[in-house]
Amino acid sequence: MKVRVREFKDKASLREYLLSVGNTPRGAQILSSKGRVYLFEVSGVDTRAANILKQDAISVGADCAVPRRASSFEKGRWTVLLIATERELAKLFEKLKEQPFGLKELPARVEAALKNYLKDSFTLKLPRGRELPLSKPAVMGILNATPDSFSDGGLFNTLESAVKRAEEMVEEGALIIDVGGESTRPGAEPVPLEEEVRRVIPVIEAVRERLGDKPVISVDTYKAEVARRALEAGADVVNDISGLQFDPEMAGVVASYGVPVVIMHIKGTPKNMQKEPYYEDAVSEIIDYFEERIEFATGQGIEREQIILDPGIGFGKRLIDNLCILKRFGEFRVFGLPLLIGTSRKSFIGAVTGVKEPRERLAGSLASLVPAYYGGAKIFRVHDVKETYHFLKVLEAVEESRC
Ligand code: 9MG
Repeated sequence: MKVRVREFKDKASLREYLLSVGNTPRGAQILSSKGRVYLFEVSGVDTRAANILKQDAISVGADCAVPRRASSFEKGRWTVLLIATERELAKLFEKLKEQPFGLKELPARVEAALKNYLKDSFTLKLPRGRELPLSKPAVMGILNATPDSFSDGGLFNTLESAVKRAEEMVEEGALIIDVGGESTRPGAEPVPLEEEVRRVIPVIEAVRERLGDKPVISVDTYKAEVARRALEAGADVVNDISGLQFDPEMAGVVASYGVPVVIMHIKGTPKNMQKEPYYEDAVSEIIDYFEERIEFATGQGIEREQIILDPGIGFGKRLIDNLCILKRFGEFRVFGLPLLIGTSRKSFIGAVTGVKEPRERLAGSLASLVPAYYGGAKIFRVHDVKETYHFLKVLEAVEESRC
């Protein structure tokens, strides 16, 4: 006998393998639902519910980590960790149907969380009946219409060179062009509305006129009036680094145009965000923020399926927070919404590598995308489009290879 460890990307690959080594279709179906263990953090669990859940979980072969104080019957609300395969969950749900203390509602919640977590393909609606498919990774190329851009140094601040760069980025593989007229780097001062309009609108009009409907154009702004004029000029998506917080009119504009919106997490404003940001647990705080922002957005008439989430690397985060966000990127999938990542040339890459010059941070920027890619990121906001496109192509080819 020989022993080795095998790995399977998902349930379907395991089922395929089981069939290929001679299991029956029914056997492969059952066994593949035992092949992957899921961990569900359940918070706000009553002491009695926590103890029943543990017992029921153990009885079906699963388990549940319950804090000592809860298993000693101290009254309270606790956070527990349910550990189960898909097959064990099915058996556990049958038992929970009969249980009190809020446990009846748990199966629906666990099922919804798992369904969202496993969702891997999205289609967003764009103006003029177009669509933005997000089953494969999409590159969002950065087009700075700012004279003081930290990476482009104002090289593309004339209309003609901006359009040329947009054209080049599309040829290099960008699906989305993100046009911004206000720097959001730490300490940056806000730009007056009319100045931002003056920078951004002619670029959007010219890119749309020259390149037609093909590129998806997003406007990087937190100002509702800039977004409105950009959408009139041909933009398709609003990229709001404030997650609809800074301008009370923004959600209404997005809702009335029915366009996709990027809700990014930020702590503070670009001016003050790097002044001693602190998190107990950045990932959990960002997840709570997304929950609140999604509720706000949908309450304002934005369709849930038109929301893209972005944890906002570098926006009010310490180095450790940025690294943890990347390491635990997959946790943001709990919403079942497409995820965007923007690490390109950012200062945390400089902090890790010692590379001071942002343009020299390509290798570090690409490396930072790996955990985000495997965590399910679908949109990659970058300066170096060609290199990122090729990089993602290789990751994609490996993922899709049938071994
Ligand atoms: C404008 N901008 C700068 N960095 C960004 C990031 O990481 N995400 C998004 N959505 N926008 C960004």
